[in-house]
Amino acid sequence: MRARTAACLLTGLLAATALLAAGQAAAASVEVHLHNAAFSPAAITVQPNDTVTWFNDDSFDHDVTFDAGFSSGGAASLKAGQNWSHQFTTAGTFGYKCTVHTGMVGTVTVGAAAPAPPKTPGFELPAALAAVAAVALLARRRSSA
Ligand SMILES: [Cu+2]
Repeated sequence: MRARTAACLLTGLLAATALLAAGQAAAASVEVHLHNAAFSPAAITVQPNDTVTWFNDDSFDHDVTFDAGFSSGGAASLKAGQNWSHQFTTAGTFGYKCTVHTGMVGTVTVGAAAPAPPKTPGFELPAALAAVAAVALLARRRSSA
């Protein structure tokens, strides 16, 4: 009985691990390094649900503060040698900076570039009708003159 319970637990655990691994394979991890008071690379593009991790490779403190409101925890919160991760679930372009060092800025673009706006068919049809009407009107005038 005990061995059977253990076997069931093990099977469940293996299944859960496989599911977890499948989920992790879909979302990627991207690294940004903080070095010489700069983000490298400063501009990255990820897909929704990807996780970005910032590594402070400098010997002094920084922070990662997004315009959208989330951050590594305030000014100089990313201590030397530490890292901070954030998972991006919504598409868009997110600008961020280190509030300690002026000019230390970066962007995370989530998802593909915005598609071109759809062509609005509202203009072509009235223009075509107006052209046909003008031609018809001209033809009528010519035949009556
Ligand atoms: Cu900094």
